[in-house]
Amino acid sequence: MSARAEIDTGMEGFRFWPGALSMSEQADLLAEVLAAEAAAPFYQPMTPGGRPFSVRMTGLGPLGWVSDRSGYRYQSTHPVTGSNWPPIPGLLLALWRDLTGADQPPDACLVNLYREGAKMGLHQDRDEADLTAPVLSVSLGDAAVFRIGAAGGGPTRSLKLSSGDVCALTGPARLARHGIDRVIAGSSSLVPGGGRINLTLRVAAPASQQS
Ligand code: MD6
Ligand code: FE
Repeated sequence: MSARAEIDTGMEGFRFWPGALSMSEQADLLAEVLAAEAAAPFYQPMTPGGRPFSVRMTGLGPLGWVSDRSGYRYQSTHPVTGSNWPPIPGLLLALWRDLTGADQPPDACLVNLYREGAKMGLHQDRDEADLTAPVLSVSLGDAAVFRIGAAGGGPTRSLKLSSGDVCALTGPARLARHGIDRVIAGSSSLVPGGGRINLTLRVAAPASQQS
């Protein structure tokens, strides 16, 4: 495994490991995600207000995050196929263990696919039962401009997330507002067809329901 050196973001609880995944780890992980796509295809979710996301989504693990006219929630089945989500790859479970030190393993991995022009508005990740568990993010493919600011509002700042970078929202930054302003098309050739894939690992179910 590669070094996984953490750098100081200057924002308490926002943790960042640039280049945490080697090229071969990135390729292995991407292959697993693309293999899972056969069972859990990327689909276009809708906001509760009825607008399509520009990002396409799928999920891995016992629970998957979904959004539709009924709102945001975690559920055990893919909203289009009705099947259970494929398992979370071992490489991601090991990364979670190595980097977060969290007591619980993740039970949900949201997979976001950004083709050209896709972005994600500022949001908070707050649909998980236990908001003290971290969210760990892995970026593959084209680099993106990530924006982040404190939960309570105030200024935001942006930084570039490149293929193989890992970051986490923990502790006082767990409810930070964050989003993707834009993807830098053509900055990586990793993803077939171009674009960016982001994987976010979460502990979604309440502790009492963890298996
Ligand atoms: C993305 N990331 O990088 C979107 N959420 O495509 C997220 O929404 C995110 O990077 C929680 C924790 C870290 C993240
Ligand atoms: Fe998020």
